[in-house]
Amino acid sequence: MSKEMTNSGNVPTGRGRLLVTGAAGALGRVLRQALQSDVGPQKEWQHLRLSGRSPIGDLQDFEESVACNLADREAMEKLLVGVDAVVHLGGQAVESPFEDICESNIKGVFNLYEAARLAGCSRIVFASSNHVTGCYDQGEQISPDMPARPDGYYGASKLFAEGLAQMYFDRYGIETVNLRLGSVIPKPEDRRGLSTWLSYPDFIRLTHASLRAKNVGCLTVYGVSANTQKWWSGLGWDKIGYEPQDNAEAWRAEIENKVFPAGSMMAKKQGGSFLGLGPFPKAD
Ligand code: 15L
Repeated sequence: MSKEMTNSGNVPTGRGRLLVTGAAGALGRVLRQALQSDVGPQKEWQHLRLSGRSPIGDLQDFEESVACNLADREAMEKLLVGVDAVVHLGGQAVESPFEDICESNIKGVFNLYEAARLAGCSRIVFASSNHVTGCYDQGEQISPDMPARPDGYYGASKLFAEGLAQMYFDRYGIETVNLRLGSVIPKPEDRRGLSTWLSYPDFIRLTHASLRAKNVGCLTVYGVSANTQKWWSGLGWDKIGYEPQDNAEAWRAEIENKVFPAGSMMAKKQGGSFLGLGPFPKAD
């Protein structure tokens, strides 16, 4: 075990260990902060394992840091040892050349599930994305049971992961809640955000609900706040007990004129700016 693996001599082993991948990113930091009161002896989680490409500093009691590249299968197997549940936030977070997406979001997610199977981990909460259905027109009402229409390699990689999650549930009983997250930022930034915004507090509610709910099987839900103008249905929210509290409408006056050029794919499709990215030149 590397020095970063534990920050305390009496880290409990066995049940009650939660792993957060992508813990150094914006969502990882928000989640880590929110979990502070839930981790420790007699708490919901005995122990929090934080993973990112580089070691994470400023560890609290009952936290540990493990630097790990998602594409490294052996390292991922070590990362999952003793883990009961995972919130998987790691990987490429925006549309990118296929080679990059492939490493972290295709190989990486395979490594995660295979390591989870070997470790006996029973629950994964997966940060999927609205970009799985980003090629639906803006304004269309979309539900998780409608056909996927990814808007790029990134969206397609999230769809691959959702498929893998279903397979690992059907064959090995690992439960997953796929969260098709919208725009998880402190406040909505443009007209699209009136529909796609997921506030940080609602993101935390959604993640907690997804970790706590019993018998979820493999469930896919949209991750969005209670926006008046949302495009995505709350199908499945009742299964995990998620009730969003925030609404992007409060920012309407400030953001409704922030739009992409009329007629462009970015203005027309739900995926917004991602429709303006790619194809990418071939890597040397
Ligand atoms: C996502 O899936 C991305 O990770 C994030 O960077 C945002 O672009 C978000 O979707 C969105 O659609 O706003």
